[in-house]
Amino acid sequence: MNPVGIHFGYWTQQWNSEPMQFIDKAGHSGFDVLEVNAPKVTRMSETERNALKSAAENAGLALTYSIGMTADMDLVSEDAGIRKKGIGFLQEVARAMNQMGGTVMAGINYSSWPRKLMPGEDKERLTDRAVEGVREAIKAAEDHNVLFCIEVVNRFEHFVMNTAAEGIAFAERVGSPNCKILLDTFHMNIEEESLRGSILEAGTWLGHFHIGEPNRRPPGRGRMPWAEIFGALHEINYQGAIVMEPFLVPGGEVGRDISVYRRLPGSDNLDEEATRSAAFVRSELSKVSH
Ligand SMILES: [Mn+2]
Repeated sequence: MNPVGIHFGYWTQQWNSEPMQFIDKAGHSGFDVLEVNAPKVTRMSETERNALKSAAENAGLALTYSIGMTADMDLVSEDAGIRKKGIGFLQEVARAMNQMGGTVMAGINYSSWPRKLMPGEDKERLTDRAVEGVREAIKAAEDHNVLFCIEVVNRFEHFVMNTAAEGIAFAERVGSPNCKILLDTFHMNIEEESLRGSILEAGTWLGHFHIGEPNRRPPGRGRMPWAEIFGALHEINYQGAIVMEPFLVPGGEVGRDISVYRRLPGSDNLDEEATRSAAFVRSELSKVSH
């Protein structure tokens, strides 16, 4: 069965929160994987990173690394200095991950997030810059055994890739064995003609997988067709992690960036909700993995 994980942002309102506090929560709620903030871990000292690594090992947790880049390091920027800063940052992330023994880098690692196409900007031209930037940044990922998983997100969060097909086309252009795509049911629900179809299309390009209900409640609390989704992952023999990204609490940077404007049901019992959802996901996975 695939390792089941949760994104740290479920338990906090600030992206920069100390990751150590989420180790116990994820472990006690029954997860195999905790997705942490890559920029935060990259800024930590070597001693702090070693402490986090030991704590995760003791809790039986693998770590995956989530990225949302800021506008001052946007790989699609017209400004070469900004692009260079982004490439340097992504290479630092790969080095920090290597020290942690981490392999999955996930998220918007090809531009800033969220990012609209502004008046006068051309999607093709900016996508070319993103490909060029990732080709450079991914060299460090290759050197440090890191899978550079580019996340396909919905139209309200980015314009470079909204569908699995666009993600694959981008990865093909990058042309590195370390470049994979990351699909997320929350985004797929908005953009894909077929959930099963897009997963089958992704096939061996799929390096990481995010799950959530259409309103970002934890899996099992909405109307996502889990049998179809997990069945398709089984069909392509996907062995990677399945990481949920629920967000129930408004406020702070996280509430702002995720657009959470009300307390969703379950927000008063976060640990209980996470525990229930981890068990739900495993139960659904067991139905397809016989
Ligand atoms: Mn996601």
